[in-house]
Amino acid sequence: MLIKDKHTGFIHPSSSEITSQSLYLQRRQWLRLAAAGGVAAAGGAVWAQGKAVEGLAPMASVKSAVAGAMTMEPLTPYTDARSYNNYYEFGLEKEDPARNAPSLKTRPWTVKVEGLVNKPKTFGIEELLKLSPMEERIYRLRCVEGWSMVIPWIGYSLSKLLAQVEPQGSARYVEFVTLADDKQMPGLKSRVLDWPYTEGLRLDEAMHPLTLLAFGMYGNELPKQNGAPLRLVVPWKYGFKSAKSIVTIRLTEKEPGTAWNKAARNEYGFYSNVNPGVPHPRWSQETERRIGEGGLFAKRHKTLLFNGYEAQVGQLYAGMDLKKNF
Ligand SMILES: Nc1nc2c(c(=O)[nH]1)N[C@H]1C(S)=C(S)[C@@H](COP(=O)(O)O)O[C@H]1N2
Ligand SMILES: [Mo]
Repeated sequence: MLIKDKHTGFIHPSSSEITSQSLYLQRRQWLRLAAAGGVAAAGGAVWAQGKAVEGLAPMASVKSAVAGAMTMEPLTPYTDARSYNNYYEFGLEKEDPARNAPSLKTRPWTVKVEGLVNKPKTFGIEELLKLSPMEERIYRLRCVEGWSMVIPWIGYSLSKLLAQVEPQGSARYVEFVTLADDKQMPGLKSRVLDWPYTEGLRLDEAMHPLTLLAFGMYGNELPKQNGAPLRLVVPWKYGFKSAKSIVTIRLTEKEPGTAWNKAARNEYGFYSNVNPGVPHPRWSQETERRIGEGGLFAKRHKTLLFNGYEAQVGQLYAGMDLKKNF
């Protein structure tokens, strides 16, 4: 089966549709436990197993109390979430990142937070891991290509980190710069994007409690192909806003450029809020394929405005023309 990569127009074979129901069953078990009050007894930890998977260390977390943070939909099987990826630094095909990213060096790792802040600082990854209690959040992630997943992430609100550096009154945007190392990343040879991959948010979007700085998923630290050692997850925006393997966070007065906007200005706007009413110039955004649900023959899901997070984030865009600001 050949599938056209919608971001780039490249043709490539589909990834295998191998699915594992074990994590889905774990989740159902957790829901039963929760109903019986057993989760509270276990200290609120969602993943009690604490088992390393594929050499990835277990990561303790508590169930998030942030409104809207726990989608009650079946989880995407872990085997799909770790093997069907977009991480163009490691190749354009969905299975390339799982094959090429595991050699990425994630220690030592630092994140420089700079720009319009009172206390600019370079944080080591160990410090970031301890900055705030780790929460588990179950988010839908909708790719602009028309597929989606439901993933149990581990991390904390980006606002906790931004508070440490004290944004100045003139700061209006936040730019995210990710690693670009041609010695480690074979995908940089491709000119499809202007490396490094960068993304941006308005400051109020970055400060929203749902905007997650993620360090883990499915109870363990992040697989490299999913953005280790830390990435953003902005659940109401198309997946490409959720930058992987971040090295710099910069607060600015002007709207920063973004990698996808530079590559195709009319296709990938700065806001990129999930909006079924605004088609991509080359395809509709009204429905989505949920990865892990029986491949191409499964019934497609209706895409929801703001990916289903309208109650939480809709007011950020009051009075804005979301067709113009796509
Ligand atoms: N640095 C970097 N971050 C990235 C990308 C990328 O190519 N490079 N791809 C984006 C896209 S298009 C999507 S859909 C998500 C995919 O995240 P996942 O592979 O964990 O599902 O990562 C986003 N973050
Ligand atoms: Mo995407």
